[in-house]
Amino acid sequence: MPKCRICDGPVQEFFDFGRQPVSDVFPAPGEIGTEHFFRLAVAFCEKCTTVQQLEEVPRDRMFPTDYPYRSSGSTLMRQHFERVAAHFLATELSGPDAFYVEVGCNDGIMLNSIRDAGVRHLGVDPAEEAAKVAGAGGSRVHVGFFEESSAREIRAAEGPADLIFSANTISHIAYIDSVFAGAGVLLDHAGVFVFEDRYLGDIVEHTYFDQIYDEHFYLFSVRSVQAMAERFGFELVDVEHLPVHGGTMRYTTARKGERTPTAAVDRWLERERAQGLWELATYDSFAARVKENCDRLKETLTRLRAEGRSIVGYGATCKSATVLNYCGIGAESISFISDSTPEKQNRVTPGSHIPIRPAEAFRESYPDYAVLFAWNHAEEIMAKEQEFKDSGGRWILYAPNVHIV
Ligand code: DWN
Ligand code: SAH
Ligand code: ZN
Repeated sequence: MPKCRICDGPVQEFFDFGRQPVSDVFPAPGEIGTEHFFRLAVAFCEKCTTVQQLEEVPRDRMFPTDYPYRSSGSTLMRQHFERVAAHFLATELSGPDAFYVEVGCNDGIMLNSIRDAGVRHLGVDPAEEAAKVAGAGGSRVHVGFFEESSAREIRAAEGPADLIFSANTISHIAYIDSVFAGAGVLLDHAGVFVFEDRYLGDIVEHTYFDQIYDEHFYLFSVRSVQAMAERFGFELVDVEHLPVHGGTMRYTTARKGERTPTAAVDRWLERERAQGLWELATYDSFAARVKENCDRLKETLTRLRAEGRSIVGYGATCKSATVLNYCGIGAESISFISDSTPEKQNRVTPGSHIPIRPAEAFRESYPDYAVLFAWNHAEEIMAKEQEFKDSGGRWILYAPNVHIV
């Protein structure tokens, strides 16, 4: 019986997506067949309730120096992180000579606002090309993986941090014990380690099964983060639910006894108990809904193509790797996927080999239908592409169930 990576408790496998590719490496046409595959299966820990993957993909394969994701590809996410930065500048970073460290800073979408406020800062990210974008604006980035050893180096060189912040990264790190050990080394005694990740409660409620892919090693609940923090000498002292990425939770942890947990922690624990988030049966019914959604999506695309309709994808997301490869959808159904990221264009999707094209290809002759793989940016994208709708185009979405708008 496999053991939980957080608490060593027994874990129960509840869904097997089978052989899946690394989701954020997009082969060039001449590199097809070079993708790295692994068994994507998720399990539930009955002791600490953490949902986690059973096979760990080597981190250098997931996050190479030319990792193509650029956080700043979304205007709404830029606005989100401007708000987050303003909040911390008025609180944790308001003291004299405050020091801010960001784990997974990517292209500086959050880090740059702290830099512009003149606060001492350091980003940490192994994605060298993305870090160069942040550096080009003058932000300081340590190119490498945050873990206990690099945290020791940073502490020795820079002193203690008042705030270690991370967005959509901590859940990507299977070796979470080393991350918390690093936070323990680097943080000032009164400092806080704050991280935001997509929330398990939303994924279960809305059947966002495509949020399960190689990088998302953990899917956290409030209870699992509370258990994880305690396991590593910290305490969960606040939680805040945010609407971004289909539902995100921000966790604030501090050294045990340094801060008093807010009422929000107990409120969300109660909500999770009522939702059944701590019971294996919840994940078995989630699994049934995933299978239903995938069957319906495949049927819908096959029917529309048989009717002679044209279909493209919108957003070459990591999430789309799970949808396309698990549902067995390829270029026979979706002729190309539009994406605004230059580093992804004129390449193909991993495993399913659908060509990725700039947004211009989408706009030069609108298709009948577009599968919105970047559904977490639906508000921004549908507003941007209003002309597609006005010309009779329709969006295909697959969560919480398959529907056409
Ligand atoms: O958790 C993660 C999130 C933060 O980003 C990482 N594991 C990796 C990545 O996951 P993803 O690829 O599923 O993220 P997004 O933000 O859903 O990706 C959106 C994709 O759509 C990007 O490739 C950019 C593209 N896009 C576009 O073509 N036009 C996005 C917008 C907003 C647009 O208007
Ligand atoms: N924070 C950004 C980027 C999230 S994508 C946002 O919210 O949009 C995840 C990022 O974490 C990638 O840039 C990846 O290179 C980085 N990453 C993965 N493991 C890491 C580690 N151990 N330390 C620092 N960064 C890491
Ligand atoms: Zn556990």
